[in-house]
Amino acid sequence: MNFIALTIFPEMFIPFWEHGIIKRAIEQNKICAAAINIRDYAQGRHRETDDRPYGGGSGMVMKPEPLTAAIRAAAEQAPSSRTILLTPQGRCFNQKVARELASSEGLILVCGRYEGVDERICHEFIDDEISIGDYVLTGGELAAMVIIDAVTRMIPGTLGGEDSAEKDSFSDGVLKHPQYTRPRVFEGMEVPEVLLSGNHKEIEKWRLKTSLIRTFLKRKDLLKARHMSGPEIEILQKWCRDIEKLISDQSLHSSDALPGDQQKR
Ligand code: 9D3
Repeated sequence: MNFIALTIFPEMFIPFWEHGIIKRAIEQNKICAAAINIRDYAQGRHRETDDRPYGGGSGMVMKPEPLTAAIRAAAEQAPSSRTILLTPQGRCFNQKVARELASSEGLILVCGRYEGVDERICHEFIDDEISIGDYVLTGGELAAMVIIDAVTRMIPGTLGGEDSAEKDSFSDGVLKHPQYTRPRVFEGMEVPEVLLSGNHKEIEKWRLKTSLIRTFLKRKDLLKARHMSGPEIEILQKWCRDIEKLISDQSLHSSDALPGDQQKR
């Protein structure tokens, strides 16, 4: 996979290439990564990459000529790449979009700055427009790194160990179960007994249960969008019955139960 970021701040990418899984993926030739300075393709003594907007208004707009020259140079370096403009107006990035992008041979990521890019580059030179979420950044560089990061870890062999992108939260549509490591008691808080039991079947059951409950509590939207299996539905139903039991046991003891509350069992 080939990533080329087009930016007026290529230095922002240096520490990103040099750490962790991205660094290892580059060393293992799983990915090729570069940041090209758009300014290198700008004309004139001052090599301006931005200019005032036609029609007036505050802020600057990225000039089309340096951008198209940089895109052409990148496309020559990495043919059959997909050219993506990072922009607040793009479709929202998520794991599904990451998977989709991971299937392309290369990505040319155009990082906007200022108030945006001249509209005329979109028609011919941009294949896709992506935003990473509904908040305002100062430019597309961090968005490009987010995309490179998420796409790289989907490439087989980049995660190392027994880790797999398939096992992730979101890939499966539920959040990950709680995790613990040593010490067994931390500030008075103990590790759940079942995890120390060595009973792998029980551990798997506990993990699935806590995954589902946690997803229900923190991200109902994920559960609604997901098809649940029979055993999964059973786990949530049992949890529901456990809560109902707890509540009815409580109201049995409580003296301030509302009139009409059932007081049986
Ligand atoms: C005044 C209108 N602004 C749009 C919300 C202008 C504007 C703000 C910020 C234009 C560009 C930017 C810089 N942001 C990006 O280039 C960007 C971005 C973002 O701000 N949020 C989420 N995803 C992305 S991808 C690129």
